[in-house]
Amino acid sequence: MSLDIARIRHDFPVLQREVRPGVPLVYLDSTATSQKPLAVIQAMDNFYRLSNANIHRGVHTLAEEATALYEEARQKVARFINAPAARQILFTRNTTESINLVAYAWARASLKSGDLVILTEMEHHSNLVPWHMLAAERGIRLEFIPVTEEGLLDLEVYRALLSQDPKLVAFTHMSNVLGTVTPAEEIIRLAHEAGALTLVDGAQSVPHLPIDVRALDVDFLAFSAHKMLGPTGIGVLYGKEKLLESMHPFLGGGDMIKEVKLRSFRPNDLPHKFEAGTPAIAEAVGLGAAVDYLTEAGMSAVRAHEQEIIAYALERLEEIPGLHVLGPSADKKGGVAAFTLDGVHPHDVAQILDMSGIAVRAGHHCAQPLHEKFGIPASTRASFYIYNTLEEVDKLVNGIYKVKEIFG
Ligand code: C6P
Repeated sequence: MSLDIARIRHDFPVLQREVRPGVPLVYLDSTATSQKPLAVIQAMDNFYRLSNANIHRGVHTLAEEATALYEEARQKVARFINAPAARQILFTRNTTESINLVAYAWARASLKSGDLVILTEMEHHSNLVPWHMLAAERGIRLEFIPVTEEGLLDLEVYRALLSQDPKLVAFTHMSNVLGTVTPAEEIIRLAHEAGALTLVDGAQSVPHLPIDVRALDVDFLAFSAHKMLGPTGIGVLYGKEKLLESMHPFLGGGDMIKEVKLRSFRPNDLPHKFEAGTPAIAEAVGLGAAVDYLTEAGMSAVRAHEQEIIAYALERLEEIPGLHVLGPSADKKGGVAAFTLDGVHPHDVAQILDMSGIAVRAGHHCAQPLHEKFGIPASTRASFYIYNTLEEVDKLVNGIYKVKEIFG
């Protein structure tokens, strides 16, 4: 079933706006954050209009409604990624916090000096810095699966690293720069054979690919609502139940306890053990609505649409003289086209495109080591989602020709 893009675009109020009079928005920055459909905006609006209350605390009607809506969102997320149980879905602030939760609550208790954590060269800073911090604090060892010229992971080197008794393999499922979809199932299977746990950074994969945590057999999966049509301020950590049960809490405070004495406490059951303080309640409701929206569209159809767009985008971009796209061919990636243009700084490209209403991102996209690997300080990145069209790719290409004209 293919997507009805005209109908989908109609659902996103921001896509109806003009950036300047007569200049419609061409939003090609969904890898940074996606736009939100009316269904998400209205679900949050309704929550604040009708059901706003704190959760898990009151017995009054609004508190019960708010709690039910919050927990229903958890159920929806669990179904979306085929988690065995909703209590394995922990609400955090974002992918970054989810990864830090693993670094603090699991790794600090489980890893000692000299223990090996395997990462990759294509990681976002969110899946590098928490491990740098642990390396400095605990003396854990970090090794990296190299990225090939083509923008793929070098699995030969990975296999060799696995002989060094790693404790954790933490890697992105889709690069936010190269767009590369990594062979997560194989990486996880090999890690498990070597006795290591796995953490998948799903910030870019969960919004764009069908995800089944049971098929992947992943131990931890981190992702953010704001990249999958939901609001900012809420993210998810999925974990295997035994692991989550065995871990100490991350943050201490209200809601994450069963009982508190002056000098001690007993932690709450899952998932509340990891949700200290008043959570992002309206945001959870918004995430639930986003999951409904994506489920209705069908994640296979979302993936197919993006494959069509990226194949066309690469074909058109690669015909521009002096333009170099980073990463592999369309069949090996998601809807991300980061590129450099000879003689023009990526920020200038982005700024001139903005004059035509085209929103792209320029910089290192929080993946500095990856850019260093390719010998460039920065790139311009166009990224695509459920609401983008082939005509928008044409507008991007025309915009880049305009950039070339200006820079001679
Ligand atoms: N990448 C981008 O423009 P947060 O900020 O916690 O929601 O997500 C962090 C993150 C982690 N991993 C990957 C692969 C990501 O792409 C991101 C966010 C955005 O590429 C913002 S830097």
